[in-house]
Amino acid sequence: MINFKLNNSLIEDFNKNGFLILDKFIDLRYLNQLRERFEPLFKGEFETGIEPDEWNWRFGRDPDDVTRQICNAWKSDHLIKKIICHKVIGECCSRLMNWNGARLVQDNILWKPPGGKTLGYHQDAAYDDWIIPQTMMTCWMSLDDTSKETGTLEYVKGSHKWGLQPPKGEFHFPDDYKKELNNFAKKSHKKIEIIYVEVPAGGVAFHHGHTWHGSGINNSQYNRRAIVSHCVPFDAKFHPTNTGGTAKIYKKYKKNNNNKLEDTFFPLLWKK
Ligand SMILES: O=C(O)CCC(=O)C(=O)O
Repeated sequence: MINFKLNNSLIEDFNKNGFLILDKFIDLRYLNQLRERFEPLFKGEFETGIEPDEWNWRFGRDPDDVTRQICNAWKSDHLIKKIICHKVIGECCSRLMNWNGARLVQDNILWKPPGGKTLGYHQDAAYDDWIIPQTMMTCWMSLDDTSKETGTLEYVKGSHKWGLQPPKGEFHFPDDYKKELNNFAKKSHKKIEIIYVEVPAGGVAFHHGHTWHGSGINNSQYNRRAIVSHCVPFDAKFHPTNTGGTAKIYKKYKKNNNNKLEDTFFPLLWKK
């Protein structure tokens, strides 16, 4: 399903830039099947009978021109689980971050239709202050050809070295999707260099949990769909007390008097 081998020069690129963009990752024979999973999921037809943890856009309820998002569709759909929890993703995330293993903390199914609006610039690790260590590594896989015109994912080069800021502002279609980034860069005298993830369908982009990223409007006539695995170190734990970020959704999987991330809810993808 995934054909890819990481090497040292790619790891060096990642360490320098805070992201790694590659044209080939998903076996192209799976692309159509994966695209076909989107419509039933957003209609609430869940193959396993389990509703995802976050289901932010529904047919008939929500406006057409926004980015549609589901979190933890791996629980609802077998094929999505097969790719989201693929061991190669766990191995790549671990080797890029110098971890001894990786587990899934959350997935994302993203569908930006023609005219689909922006997602505000943010740092992924800012949302998981309920995890120790507060870190994250993301594998963003594209099911469509992407370009600046299709409102692709965009990164600020080197921003993984800028430290972590608490999450601020709207994530879904803020008035100015670069506002938080510009405010921070101005305050801390940082220079912004934006790189657009322009890959063919089946391509991938990995990013560090501190890398600033967001995406613009889809000004094309094509859908822009992505499947995303967000990982943490395999031995990460629940923070015993913190309740910020997305804790109110995910801390319900914490047992009383035990900070372990259980495999059932946070699958282990790969371990050395
Ligand atoms: O695909 C996008 O527009 C944003 C993706 C994103 O924020 C992420 O994968 O962390």
